[in-house]
Amino acid sequence: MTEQLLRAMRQSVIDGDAAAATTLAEQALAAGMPPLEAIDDGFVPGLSWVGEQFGLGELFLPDMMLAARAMQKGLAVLEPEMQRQAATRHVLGRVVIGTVKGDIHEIGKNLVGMMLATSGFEVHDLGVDVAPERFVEAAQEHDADLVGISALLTTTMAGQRTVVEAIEAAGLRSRVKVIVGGAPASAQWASEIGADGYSEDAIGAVALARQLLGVGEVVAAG
Ligand code: B1M
Repeated sequence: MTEQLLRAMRQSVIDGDAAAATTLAEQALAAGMPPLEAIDDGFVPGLSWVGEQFGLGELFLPDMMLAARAMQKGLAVLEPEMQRQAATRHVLGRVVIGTVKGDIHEIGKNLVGMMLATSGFEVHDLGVDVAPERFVEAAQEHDADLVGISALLTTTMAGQRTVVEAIEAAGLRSRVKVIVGGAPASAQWASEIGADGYSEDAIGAVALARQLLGVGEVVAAG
């Protein structure tokens, strides 16, 4: 049953079928499937497959757009349940997160933001195509402890370095930790640009944020 549901979720993204993705996400919750399992083992493999086929020239931009839209519809159903499960007692730290300028990929960044929020962090999501100065302004405005910078393109990843430089230039670097992520990033890249860390996925990003800010697990309230 679970396998069948996960397969159907994967297929709904491949087909770019937003209505099916919505219904299947509802079914997954009704069946008691943890939202994260539905995302990681259902929707994400579908999107990864579409990305691979796009890379091979077998699928095209409209296919990738439809697949992303289907995934986002499914996520919209799962997100409130993730938040409900994570009602936390106190804030572990304030996070500003966004995707770099010139880059409009948001699904991974949204997942990272969602996981941080459900783990007890206060998250301010700046969206996509975010200018370095906007990261700085938001870090000041929200008195951020951590800035998270996402980039999905080899052509935009240099933007992560620009954000780190802007944070430094604004005199915030000593009190703000910086993490980077997204397919082209790596631990080596993070260290090269002077970020504090890199995570390859959303769960790892939460562990990294906890480690960098020196905060432990939060007890879920209900
Ligand atoms: Co684009 N795209 N895309 N795309 N797209 C990729 C990234 C690509 C690898 C596809 C391919 O060629 N195989 C390729 C990049 C190649 C490269 O640079 N080497 C690519 C390309 C080329 C492009 C365009 C240039 C295509 C074109 O126009 N010709 C264009 C660029 C637009 C732009 O940004 N300026 C483009 C456009 C798009 C869409 C708009 C159609 C759509 C995005 C829709 C949206 O986000 N609203 C899209 C999509 C969907 C993809 C793929 C298929 C999927 C990305 C995704 O959402 N993955 C992608 C191929 C792939 O990744 N397999 C591809 C699911 C998500 C859960 O994973 O984003 O990796 P991911 O996030 C993970 C981790 O990376 C990590 O945690 C997340 C959760 O586990 N992570 C972080 C991410 N951010 C983090 C931050 C952190 C920590 C961890 O700390 C702060």
